[in-house]
Order: sequence, then structure tokens, then C-alpha cells
Amino acid sequence: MSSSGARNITQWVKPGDKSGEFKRQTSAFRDRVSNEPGAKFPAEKGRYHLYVSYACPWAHRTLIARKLKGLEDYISYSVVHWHMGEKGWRFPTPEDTDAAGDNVVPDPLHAGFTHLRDLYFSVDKAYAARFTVPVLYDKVAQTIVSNESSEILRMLGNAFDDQLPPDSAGKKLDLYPEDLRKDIDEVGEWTYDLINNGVYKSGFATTQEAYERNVVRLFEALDRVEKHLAEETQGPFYFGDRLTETDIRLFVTLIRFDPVYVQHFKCNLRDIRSGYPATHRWMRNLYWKHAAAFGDTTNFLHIKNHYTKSHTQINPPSITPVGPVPDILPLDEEVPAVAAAAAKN
Ligand SMILES: N[C@@H](CCC(=O)N[C@@H](CS)C(=O)NCC(=O)O)C(=O)O
Repeated sequence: MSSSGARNITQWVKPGDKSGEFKRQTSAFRDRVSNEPGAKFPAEKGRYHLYVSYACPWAHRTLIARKLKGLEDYISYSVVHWHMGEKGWRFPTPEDTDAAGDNVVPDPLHAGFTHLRDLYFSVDKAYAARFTVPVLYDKVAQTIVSNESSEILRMLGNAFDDQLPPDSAGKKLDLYPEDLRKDIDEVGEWTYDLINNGVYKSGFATTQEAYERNVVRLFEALDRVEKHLAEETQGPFYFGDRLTETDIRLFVTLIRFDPVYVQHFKCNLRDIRSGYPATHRWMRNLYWKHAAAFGDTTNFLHIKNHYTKSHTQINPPSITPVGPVPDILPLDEEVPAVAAAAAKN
């Protein structure tokens, strides 16, 4: 794809690709912020800015990590408008009244930039890939450090640790603990492919075969998560009483599942609230009991509007379904059929 947009930005399956399968590009900027001496991008308080979308699950990972680690004063952030048009993500304008949320503001660093692509081109005039969020931007060097969420998540997890107050919750929290690394990596591999990316591969498929292949594999993977969580009696997290990257990576997809993926991406063999009790419990615990990091960074208005009004190849009239109501159930409430079944037992 050329930078001038020779390929339509909303064409998710490459034209001519007979598989009908969505293939996610590899991120282009892969540097890292580090507290090692002489680091190219040193871990300096206030130096970095995150460009995110509340709609985007990949960007959502970084907002959760920023909160959990207590990095609010270390890393600033701003949020693009939920609508993605022909030129990709755009910065909100003061006239936008349909995109409520914290930090939904024009680009705070570059007056005159209208789209996220302007930022990419300001760093690399010849940039020829997709203009994705999240972007971790260095305000001093005026360049992009990384646009790969898994690596930004990892960086936020430890790069600022030696500057955090010794007794702070953020300092004590290790999202990638040594003894769980193998397990986190292993789970991360199949859940990325089959769940995080699986919903997109189901939803963007342009052949029946590609859709069915991916949607079946997605639900097999959800069954596997459900089985693990049902057996995880030490809970409430994926790995017992320890909150890790794995919880963050799964949460961002599963919180979007019932409101968007079930209908918009046709991931409808089951939904979470009626079909996956242990997963539902795990997800609601994060959302409601760890609200500052998980609940408060979730913006259903951006999530629902983005998918349903930007993917016009899937939903040409851009009508956003009203349900499900509510977007997420309170902790102590179940859908009627689940409540009735529980009352019977
Ligand atoms: N591998 C990237 C993927 C990020 C990504 O695909 N973000 C989507 C939003 S959910 C995006 O910005 N898409 C814009 C586009 O592809 O034009 C990451 O994890 O950071």
C-alpha cells in the first residue's frame, strides 16, 4: 500500500487475496523507553505522550497499564475521534460534540495536525504502512518510539519502576513476573492469534470459508479460556491472585465482545454474559473492582460508534445497534436465563 492511499484505507482484505482473510500488518516503529544508562529513549518523567483511541483494543492495553502502574504524571495521553474515515483516525475538533470522554482533544502537541497520519508523516515522510494507534511519541526527540501495543505495554510495565514511590501500588505490581513469563508468553501467543486478532479475522473475512474457519477457532479458544478460569480457584485473575499482562490482553477484547463483536463481527456462537460464566465473572471483577484501570478506561460510546460507523463495508448504513443493554452487567446481576438457571439449582 502506498502512503498516498492507493489502496483504500477501509479495504481490510488485500484486493486480489483469494483467501478472503484479513492479515494484520507488522508495526513499523519498534524502539523502547528504558532506564538503562545511555538509552536512546530514556525513561524521563513527562517526556512521552500516548496517542490512543478509546475504541481500539490494542490502544486500550496501554491506557490500562498506565493507570495500573501509576504513570499518570509520567506519560500524557490524548484520544482521537472514534470515527475512522478515508484518511484514517482524525483528531477531534472543539466542535465535536459526539465523542465525550477524558482527553478527547485536538492534537495537544502539533497545532494544525488534523489526522493521525500527519504525525506519522512528520516523523517519516515516506511512511507507507497503516496509521495505527497506539502511538508512543517522544516530545523531546519529536519522533515515534513505538506503535506496537504489546511492546508499549511491556515498557510501561517496568521502564519507570525505579522512579515510582517505593510503597506505591504501581511499583509493587509486576505485570510480567519472572516465574510466570513462560506461561504469559505461551497464553499470549494463542490468545493473540485466536482471540484478539481472531475477532477481526472473523469480522473482516470476505469469504464464507475464511469467516467460518476463524469464528470456530475463536470460540474454541474462548472455551479454553473459560475452562482455565473455571479451574482457577485461587482467582480472581488469570493467574490466581496475580494481575498480569494476560488479564489486560484478554480484557480489552472480551469487554468489546457482547457490545460489538457478537453482532458486528458475527462472532455469535455464544456471547460472554450468557455463555461463559467464569469469563464473565473474571471480566466484571476487573471492570468493577479495579475500576480506575479497567472500568474508567473503557468508553462504550467510542467503542460502539467506531466499529459500526467506520466499517461501512460491513455495515453500509452505519446504524449502531442499541443493545445489548447494559453494555456490561453489574457484578450481582445476571441475564434472566442465567439467573433462572441459578435459582433452580
Ligand atoms: N499491532 C498493532 C495493531 C494496532 C491496530 O491495528 N490498531 C487499529 C485500531 S484497533 C488501527 O489503528 N487501525 C488503523 C488502520 O489500520 O488504518 C498494535 O498492537 O499496536
